[in-house]
Amino acid sequence: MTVSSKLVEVPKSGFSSIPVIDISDPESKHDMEKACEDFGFFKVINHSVSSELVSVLDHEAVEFFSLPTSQKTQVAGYPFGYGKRAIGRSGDVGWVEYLLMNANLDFGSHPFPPGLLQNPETFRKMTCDVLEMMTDGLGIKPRNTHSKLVSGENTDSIFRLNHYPPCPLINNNNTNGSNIVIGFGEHTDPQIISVLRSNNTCGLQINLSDGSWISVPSDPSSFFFNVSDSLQVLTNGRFKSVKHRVLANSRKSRVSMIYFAGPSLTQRIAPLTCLIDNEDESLYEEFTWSEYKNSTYNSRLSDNRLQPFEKK
Ligand code: GA4
Repeated sequence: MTVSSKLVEVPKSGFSSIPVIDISDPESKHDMEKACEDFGFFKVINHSVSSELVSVLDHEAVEFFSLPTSQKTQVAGYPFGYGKRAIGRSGDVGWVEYLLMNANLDFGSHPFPPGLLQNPETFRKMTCDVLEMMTDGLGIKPRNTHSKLVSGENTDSIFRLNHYPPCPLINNNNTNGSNIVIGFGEHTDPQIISVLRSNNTCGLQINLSDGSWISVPSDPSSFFFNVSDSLQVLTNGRFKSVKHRVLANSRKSRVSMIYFAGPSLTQRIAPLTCLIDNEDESLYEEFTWSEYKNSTYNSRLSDNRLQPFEKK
């Protein structure tokens, strides 16, 4: 866990608020496409996930984290299982405890909370709807060019629950935004796209191209999407894999759930030929998801994981 005294920077230009996409309106595809280019991040409203389901998932997450540590550590393991403070295996730490699950296993036979894990389908469906709208916004045909990468049986998707307990190390008397405690350090997600839902506690921040950090106001009834590294490559850098982080809160618990939509291990990732005129314009060397995943899991959170795959 890092206690930093660095001031939270103020955006210099061009940012007014987090882009909001009404998924029930097909015309939102243009705003979605622009949000992916400008920020790699947007909020989705008017989705079809019921508030009942969301509150069941929420309740199960809270119940799980309320269990005694001895019970939670019974499902500890890497990469899947319970973890506290340590993130990944390269020395990163944060003010967080979490549960990481493979979203494609048969969870009936796993010691994880039942409802959460029998529901990756809901997240998969919403992710595919969003990716199809995005592909349409890019003018690419067929519409399932991106969604087919994350919709099959063998895709490598992850479901994550994070709990950021209130942090007593934060000095409440300090009103100028310095003295922050990192809940989850800055990073980009390696997969194709990620979907996040949190309770009503803020903490998530995204990094803009001018280097400033923007706090994302919490909205428990919406889902937040972020472009991840593999989608940046597929779009030859047109869409930005957004750097993000979570700050701990001095008084309130933050609970979030995230679905990381990944392709199958053998999927080749390279800029789509319809987005480049010739091979020379490709910014990245081709890789398979399995190659990228292996190099990712040996890296530090804040590393630029795409750099080794950039064309010289
Ligand atoms: C970031 C996105 C997902 O949370 C995750 C993370 C994974 C982990 O927590 O084990 C990683 C991180 C994430 C990227 C770099 C490596 C691996 C921690 C870390 C230091 C589950 C994922 O797929 O990559």
